Amino acid sequence: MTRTTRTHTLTFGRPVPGAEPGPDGRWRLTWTGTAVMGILNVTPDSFSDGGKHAALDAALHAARRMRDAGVLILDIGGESTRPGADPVPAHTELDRLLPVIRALAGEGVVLSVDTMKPEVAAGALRAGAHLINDVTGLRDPEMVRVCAEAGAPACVMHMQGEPRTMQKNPVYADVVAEVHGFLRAQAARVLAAGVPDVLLDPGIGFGKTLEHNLALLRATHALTAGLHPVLIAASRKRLIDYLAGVPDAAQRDPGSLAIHLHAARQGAALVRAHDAAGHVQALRVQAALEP
Ligand code: HH2
Repeated sequence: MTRTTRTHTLTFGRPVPGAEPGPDGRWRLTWTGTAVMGILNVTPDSFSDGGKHAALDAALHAARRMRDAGVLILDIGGESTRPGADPVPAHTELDRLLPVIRALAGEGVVLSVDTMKPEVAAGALRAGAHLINDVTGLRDPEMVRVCAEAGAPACVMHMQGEPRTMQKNPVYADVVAEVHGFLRAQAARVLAAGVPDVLLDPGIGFGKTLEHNLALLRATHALTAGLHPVLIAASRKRLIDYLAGVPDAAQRDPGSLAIHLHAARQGAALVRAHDAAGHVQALRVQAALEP
């Protein structure tokens, strides 16, 4: 079996669209090859799509289009994490997220919520979300407790620093060893505390220079050789501008796809994308071309 046709599993402590119940009382979502996590930012200020889905009907329309295109997971965000972003209070984030989650909860797609705040995660999971995507890598023990109690798996992402300052002067002795080491240690800690499963994400663009990002992307195979499914999320990020001269973030889908097809060949279980339909199409074609 090649890396692009490998089978991946994510375990949940409660029922989830598409997941099968197991004898241990848990539900397993299984897929083959690299699936797409579609991005739905319901924020006024996200770096490439801020304000586009702020109205509920626009958000639901975009979500349903991604679902129909074949994404496995929708990742809904109510706070921008772009470099320099100002934090928003939990109640503002919840006001943005909850109507979208409630409307989509019965619609047959797995819902991830992109949040750094345990109280937002708890409210989102109560409203029907299934998975928590925390760019701080569940460093807050309260976030671990919330996920464990709700039976929700989590995406553990690596970030050096915090969004407001992370791009100032990131320094590593060995970026691949440090990032992979952090992810493996966090995975063990979080699973031991009762979170049913984890996705691992090296956090492209989060406290990393272009060279750091490239080293991590080239080493994706080392992370996918481990026990946990890996998510790569480079969609429309600034490294594409550095590599190909595309200052307008909304024009970076071709570069995003190039990175994500590379990640798929290195065994990534998921790629997180704004152009979800384009990614589903390209990944299906790539998988068919594998010997
Ligand atoms: N990147 C962003 C947001 N969430 N989550 C994970 N797991 N990995 C990432 O690399 C990641 C993420 C930033 O992208 P986006 O959501 O498009 O923008 P913003 O944070 O400005 O809303």
